[in-house]
Amino acid sequence: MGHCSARRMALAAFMVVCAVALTPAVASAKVVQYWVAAVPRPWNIAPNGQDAINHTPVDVLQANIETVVYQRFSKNFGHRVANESAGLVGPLIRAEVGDTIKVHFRNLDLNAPHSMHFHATKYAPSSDGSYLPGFSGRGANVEPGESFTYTLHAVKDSVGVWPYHDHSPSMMESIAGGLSGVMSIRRKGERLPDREFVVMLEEINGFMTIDGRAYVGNAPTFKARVGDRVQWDVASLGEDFHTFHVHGHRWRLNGRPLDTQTVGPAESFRIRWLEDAPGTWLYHCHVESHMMAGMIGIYQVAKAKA
Ligand SMILES: [Cu+2]
Repeated sequence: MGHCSARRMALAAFMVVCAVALTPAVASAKVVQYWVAAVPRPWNIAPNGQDAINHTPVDVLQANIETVVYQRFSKNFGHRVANESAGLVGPLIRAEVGDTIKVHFRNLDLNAPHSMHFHATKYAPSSDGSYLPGFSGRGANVEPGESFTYTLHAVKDSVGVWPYHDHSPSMMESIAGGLSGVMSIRRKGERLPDREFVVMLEEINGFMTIDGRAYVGNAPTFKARVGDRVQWDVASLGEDFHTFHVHGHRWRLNGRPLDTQTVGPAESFRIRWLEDAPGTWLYHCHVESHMMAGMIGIYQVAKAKA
């Protein structure tokens, strides 16, 4: 072996050591990116036209609104990608502790400024997205056609489920029209659930909605199978407190079993269980007047595969 090739091999070995030593730092600095636009669209809160509890028709004029949604896009706003929920709720933003989250936002609503404001993550004031005259930056007031990138860090106490929403000058009407979504942050290395259901509870145009839909048959029908690790991402925006309830199931909060849990404006939680109860179940807000105004849906659990 010549002098040069021995030196080359030593250099190669040194670089392997460097690469190994660098690996954990690189892994913990993962960047997850999302492209999201505010897009105007018509929305039908009760497409089947039925109040399934009272067996009465729904007011069609009241149920059909013009609103603005957070729509997921492919990389660099290439094309529209379906949001995880078919309802009126923005893309599910997922990350784990240690990740940097970059949300590239574009306002495609020609009628109003919009923004994105994220709960529970760590970020510089420039990524806060909340409008305050004389103080806030460009990200709090993204004008029609403009774009802004929010940089967020998932830290240890970001674990859980959190809302995000418009906090621009048009915040009140935008949130009332469903311009919001959910972030789901896992512990470092924590496994993804088999099913993750986003439940955004909010009054929209006089209806009590789940993901922008009211009444059984319109509100999402969530589906799982016995043996699935199921996660519910429950959040609320607006003026009301809700009591989220799932039939035939229990979960734990600080060691205490629950089957109903309260969620107020901008509050949120995740519920997890290993599914063991086949059948067709109801889930709903247990504030009776809210349930009667539409805040109720179906949860279908299939039997385990033979
Ligand atoms: Cu309620």
